[in-house]
Amino acid sequence: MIAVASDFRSAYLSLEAFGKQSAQWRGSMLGTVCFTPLTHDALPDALDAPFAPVSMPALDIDGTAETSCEAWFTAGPVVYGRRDSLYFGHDADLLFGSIQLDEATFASPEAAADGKTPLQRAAESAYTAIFALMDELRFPHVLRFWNYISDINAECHGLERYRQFNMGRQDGFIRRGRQTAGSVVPAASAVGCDAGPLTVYFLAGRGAKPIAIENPRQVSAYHYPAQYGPRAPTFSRASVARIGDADMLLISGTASIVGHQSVHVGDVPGQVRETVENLKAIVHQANLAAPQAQFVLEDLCFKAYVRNASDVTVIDRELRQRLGASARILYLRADICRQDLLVEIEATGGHPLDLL
Ligand code: 3EB
Repeated sequence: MIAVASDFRSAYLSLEAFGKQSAQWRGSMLGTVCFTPLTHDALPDALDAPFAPVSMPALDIDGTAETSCEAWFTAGPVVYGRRDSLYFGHDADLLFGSIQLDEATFASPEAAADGKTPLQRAAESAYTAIFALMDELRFPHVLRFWNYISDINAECHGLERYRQFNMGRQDGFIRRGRQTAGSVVPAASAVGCDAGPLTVYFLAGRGAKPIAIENPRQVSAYHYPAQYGPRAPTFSRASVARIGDADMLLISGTASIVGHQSVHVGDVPGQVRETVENLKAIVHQANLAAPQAQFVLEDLCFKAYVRNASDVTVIDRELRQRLGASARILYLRADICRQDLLVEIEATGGHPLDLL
């Protein structure tokens, strides 16, 4: 059994459940991210707490689009605040923040003098703002980042947008004096949404420094060769963070990549199998690095990004064969950051998760 810090937990809620219950969570809810096919004006207002809508439908098992709200809770009391577009909630131990930046704001002719693209500038600005807030509020350690980028596979200004994002993200790290390779690089996901602003959300901590985990089956992403873009992506494969008296595992987006190459191109079941092998390897490494934790793959909470909604049935069957029939999996319709990848899976463990 994994010890859990019962006060730190996450939940996935329908929009109805969120609307009904969010008022009573004031003071314990760190923040919410709402994955939805709806336009943003159809969504509820979110108290003082961060509430970031992302144009990315949740999918039920037959591929029907739904709304799913991912909420993070802590013991509280939670203090809420805002620095321009960056909204945050924190208690004594944990900081949650979300920032949404419209690229149009970064597209003025004057801005273009720096030779950067609007998305690149938006990413640099988001990361600079986040690290500045962490310094200001004294939460030095990032536990994990999530990044949502519209048209992630489109090419403009001569470069694929995911690659532009990677340049801006890395510049943000550098500008705030953060390392871009090695054992302090945080876990992350970066996937494509259908529309809307660049969205970045994160969890940061004040306690012990999280342990960064790499996967021996894969080249570290921050050492990917230049064929994947002029700047390598800045993320580790997972982080293990001590929160209160429990260890929490935050596994990055994980895909069908061996070494640095995409494998099983065009083969959905093959990509699922390889992804699960990578997840297993990451859990194994996490348990070597934090032997007191003993995370169990089947007990984790999974978020699966699916390029084609019609593949959900096959992906779900393949996953449940390997993770068990009762595995907790949220499906989202998303573009994966490499054109040849059809599925990407992230996971968390060591904290309670409610499905409401
Ligand atoms: C990969 O392994 C797949 O750029 O932050 C996974 C997790 C991926 C995070 C990121 C990208 C990112 O390279 C893509």
